[in-house]
Amino acid sequence: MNIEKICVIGLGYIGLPTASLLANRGYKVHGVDLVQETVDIINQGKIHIVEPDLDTFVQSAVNSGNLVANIVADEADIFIIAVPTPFKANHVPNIDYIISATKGLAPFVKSGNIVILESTSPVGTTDIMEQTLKDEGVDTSKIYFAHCPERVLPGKIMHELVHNDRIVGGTTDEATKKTVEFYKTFVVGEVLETDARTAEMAKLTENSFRDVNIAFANELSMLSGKFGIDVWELIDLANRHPRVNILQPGCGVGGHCIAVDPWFIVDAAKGDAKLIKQAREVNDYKTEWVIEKVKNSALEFEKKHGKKARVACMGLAFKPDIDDLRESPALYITKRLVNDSFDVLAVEPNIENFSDFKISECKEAVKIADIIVFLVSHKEFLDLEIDDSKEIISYCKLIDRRKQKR
Ligand code: SAJ
Repeated sequence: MNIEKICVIGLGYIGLPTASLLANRGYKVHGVDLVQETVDIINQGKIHIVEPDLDTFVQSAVNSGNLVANIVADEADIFIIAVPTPFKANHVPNIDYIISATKGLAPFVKSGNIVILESTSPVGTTDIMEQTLKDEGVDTSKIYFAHCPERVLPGKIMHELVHNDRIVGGTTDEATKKTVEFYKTFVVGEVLETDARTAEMAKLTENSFRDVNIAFANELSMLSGKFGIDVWELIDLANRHPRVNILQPGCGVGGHCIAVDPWFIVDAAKGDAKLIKQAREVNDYKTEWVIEKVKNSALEFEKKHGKKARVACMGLAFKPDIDDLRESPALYITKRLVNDSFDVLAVEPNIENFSDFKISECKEAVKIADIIVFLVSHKEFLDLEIDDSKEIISYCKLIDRRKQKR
């Protein structure tokens, strides 16, 4: 198959890196995004999200003339859909963006084209995409549909797009083969073949696996608190067993993937995904548990010293060394403390300004705070000098644990 032009729909955390990578590999790429401002920024060779090396890729893609962004799709040989799949109330998956992106292809898609879904999706979504085009009056008999889930880690996207193994599942064997052929032109990792439903479930399984394992670590941390045990020491020791590898507890699970995708399985399983559901609940509960602990410490301080405690919340992002606040438990904890009138210093070295409250400078905050709560293990926190008089609580693996309250 001769592939010249690719249309990428959705120019966010997955679509833009993919579009710019393909354009740098010599493909003509037509990128599509609903937001005119995003389109304008990209057409200037600039980026609207933070991701290492992405700026260089986008700049050279646009300068070469191979990447052009627009708010509407265009004819192409391959269409890649990379739009968000959030959930509605009650954790029911919302595939509206996929449906409307697919409808937007109807005037352009033709016989011989490949339509690829990269968005993380409930099982059966690739079939729904084909049906959507049929309903729009498109003859889909010679159009190839496949799911190739994105699996890249924010912060390492440009590397992982090329080096990770990919899973490709077509709605027919021919669709799988043609799509695999395409990914092999730019992926160094292995490109693995399956069917569309298995590919959809594989992606959900990967993130659920991680969620369940983090829930185990979070449960251990809450039990350790109860038993007067240092959870970090406990996990270090248990992990010395050759077949044990416990993940790290934190203040909850954030981001737009691991805290979301397991619900797609739970929703479809109708009561049969008990462990996956329980893990989600444990991880969400961990955040509430942290809020209670911090509040209790602040109230104890107030009782003892007759004045309100100043609480420094160290880190707002959903994981270390990034600026991404989406579904961040650290941000949620900080907001709850602020809303409940605690005296909070919010520290986030990766962000300069935030609409809801002032961002305090790291060293200054630990100097003036009474209680220092580490929520995210940003590198800036590792060597902080902290006065012995301060109360330190850490919900991430970070600092001199001898100082910590258990
Ligand atoms: N976390 C812990 N303890 C750990 C590891 C992570 O509490 O031991 C927390 C983090 O602090 C964070 C959350 O989990 O709040 C998720 O972080 P992450 O780094 O594990 O994953 P994401 O959400 O950035 O990216 C995941 C990746 N999936 C897997 O590792 C299975 C990535 O490969 C996917 O492409 C991405 O989801 C996605 O887009 O689905």
